[in-house]
Amino acid sequence: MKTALITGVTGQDGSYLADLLLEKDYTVYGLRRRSSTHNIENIQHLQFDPHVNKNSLKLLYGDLSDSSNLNRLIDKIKPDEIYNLAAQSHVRVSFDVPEYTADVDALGPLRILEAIRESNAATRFYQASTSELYGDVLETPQTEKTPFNPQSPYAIAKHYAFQIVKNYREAYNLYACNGILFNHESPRRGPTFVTRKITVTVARIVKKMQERLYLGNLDAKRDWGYAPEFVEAMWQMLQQEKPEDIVIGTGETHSVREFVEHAFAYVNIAIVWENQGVDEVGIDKKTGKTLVSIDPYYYRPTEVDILLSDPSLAKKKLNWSPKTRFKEIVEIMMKSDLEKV
Ligand code: NAP
Ligand code: F7E
Repeated sequence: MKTALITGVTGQDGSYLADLLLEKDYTVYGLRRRSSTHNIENIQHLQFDPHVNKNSLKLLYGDLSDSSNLNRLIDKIKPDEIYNLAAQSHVRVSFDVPEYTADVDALGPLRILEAIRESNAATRFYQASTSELYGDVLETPQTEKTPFNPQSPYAIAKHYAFQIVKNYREAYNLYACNGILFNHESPRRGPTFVTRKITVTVARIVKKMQERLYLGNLDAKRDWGYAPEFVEAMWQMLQQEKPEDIVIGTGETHSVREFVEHAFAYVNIAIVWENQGVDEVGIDKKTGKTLVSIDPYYYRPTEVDILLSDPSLAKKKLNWSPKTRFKEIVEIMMKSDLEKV
């Protein structure tokens, strides 16, 4: 039986990966931060009590900024696989807390790599890398060979992480790889990312709990996939003969505006757009009521306008391809938020 350590287990991806590895009979350790609230909504369906379920998720306290804790845990557990999914993962927020973002997202993975090296175990390491590295894109679609051009403190911290993983693989012969994942969403997506913000707010508008949805750049385009399928690719990347950095995405791109239109369409509201720039509004075609407005607070100092993946290498090496497409993802998230709100 294999042992895995997942950092960021309380997040969207960490929770789906814990589901997957437990299904595969792994012994799964999950690193969580101490928090003043009970922050385990995404993993509360997993059984934590070892007296009831021997193969339950085992939660450990830790933080990517604390190397003594990481060294101790990794030396003790000597996991077969480590998935580093923990991060300050919000691009807009990284402009507010750039130093913290660099500490956790750049130096965090370095701390884990050092702990693996010191433990002398044959631990395989997966790093949650990101399409944000392409930033102001230099080529479309983006492949493993496309040069990086990051545009935020988040992306620049993740760029360091990408390069240090590559360096440790080459310098110390560690099995370490970067999954270059494009945006992926689900009902477990954090509510401040644009997709989930839209589906939660549309559900609240329908239930008369909120009047309006405030957004930033409606014309940004993303390659949005379905998170449970993306964690399968993470696992597959650690089962290869040789470690390799691989792009995971859908090969389709859609705008924030399209996402809004589909989310409202799910509840039978047709949106028509009027005016331009910060004055643009989305109006309910039937009632004439304004349901969407722009709030410049959500604009970013430097934006990533469009991302589009070419996931051919994932198909070739992992036999991985996306199944759930854009419209279906919107529907899954709308259905879930209408039930939850
Ligand atoms: P998420 O939902 O924001 O989860 C992030 C996780 O990291 C949470 O469990 C969070 O804990 C934990 N964390 C934050 N700071 C930490 C610290 N200092 N020490 C330890 N844990 C910390 O992110 P996600 O969407 O699941 O993404 C997973 C990873 O993939 C992240 O590294 C993200 O940057 C990267 N990524 C995501 C996407 C995407 O579209 N989702 C695409 C490419 C790459 P709390 O619950 O306590 O906050
Ligand atoms: O923004 C625009 C915003 O915050 C998507 C993270 O998981 O994926 C994610 O980063 C787009 C941007 O995701 C609002 O300007 C408009 O162009 O959902 P997001 P992101 O920045 O693409 C990558 C791959 C990661 O690695 C990250 O960890 O939507 N947008 N209005 C808005 N965005 C937000 N959050 N809120 C708005 O009101």
